[in-house]
Amino acid sequence: MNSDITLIEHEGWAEIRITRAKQYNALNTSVVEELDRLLDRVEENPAMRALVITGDGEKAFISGADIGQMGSENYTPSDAHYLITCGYKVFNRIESFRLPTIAAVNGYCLGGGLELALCCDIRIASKNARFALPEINLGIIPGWGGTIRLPRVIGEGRAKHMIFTALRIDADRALEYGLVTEVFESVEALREGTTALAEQLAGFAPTSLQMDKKMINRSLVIHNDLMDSHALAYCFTTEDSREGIAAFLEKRTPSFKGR
Ligand code: CO8
Repeated sequence: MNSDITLIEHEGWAEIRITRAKQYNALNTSVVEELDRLLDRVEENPAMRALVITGDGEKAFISGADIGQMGSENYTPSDAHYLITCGYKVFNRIESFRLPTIAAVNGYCLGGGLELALCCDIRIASKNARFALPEINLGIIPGWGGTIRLPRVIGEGRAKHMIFTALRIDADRALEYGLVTEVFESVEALREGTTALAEQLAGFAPTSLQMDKKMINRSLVIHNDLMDSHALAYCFTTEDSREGIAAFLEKRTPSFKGR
């Protein structure tokens, strides 16, 4: 148990919330380790169909790696190496997580916080959200995948500008860049919008969503091949595809069972 990070299980979807509001939800080693364990719990629960990651309070989603920990007197390069590797594994795991993932960005989304959000499938934000990779100010780099994932999402020029200069952008600019896909007027509105989106995702056929995600993630690293055709053919072996098609023809709402 770690009180700095919490798993909330809603009907059909899970929410992982960083609960270090006083430290603007900065990620230290034990939070990253616990995040990995909570992902196990979500994965082991077959009732879960979507995952939300968010921060507690109204100020920050995640303000990055814990600079207090990094700057403490007895913090060694090998401690840093451990945290870098641990974060690398957990972030990759989120990127390829079986369920669709939503980053609900409720304030500052900086450094490792933005790098984590970039691993989620969908990013939505409240108006007060602010985004930056300010590692250059600390004499380090966004080594939790930021140099790779940010240019993929917003393009090379914008990513270099942000990373080279620690440029901080607001929620409207993030929307314009495609870094988020929806902006809500307040954190409260974001919470409601997140619930609606998670419930919507939880209602779809899980196999379709998993295949969509696999194929889109693959598209970022490979050229088109026949893999998406095979994945589509596989969908036709599921009961859910028969249900979805039948429901359309019968003009009713489908009831997907995950089979
Ligand atoms: N780590 C630890 N504590 C933090 C962090 C952080 N990243 N961000 C904020 N806090 C704490 C502050 O120390 C402060 O604590 P206290 O009240 O005890 O002094 C509290 O949160 C509130 O912060 P401020 O008083 O500064 O509040 P402001 O509203 O003035 O500013 C900001 C908020 C803009 C978020 C500001 O605090 C800030 O710039 N924070 C640092 C952001 C940053 O540089 N993040 C990147 C960190 S590096 C990183 O993420 C690298 C990832 C690669 C992995 C490395 C592994 C080893």
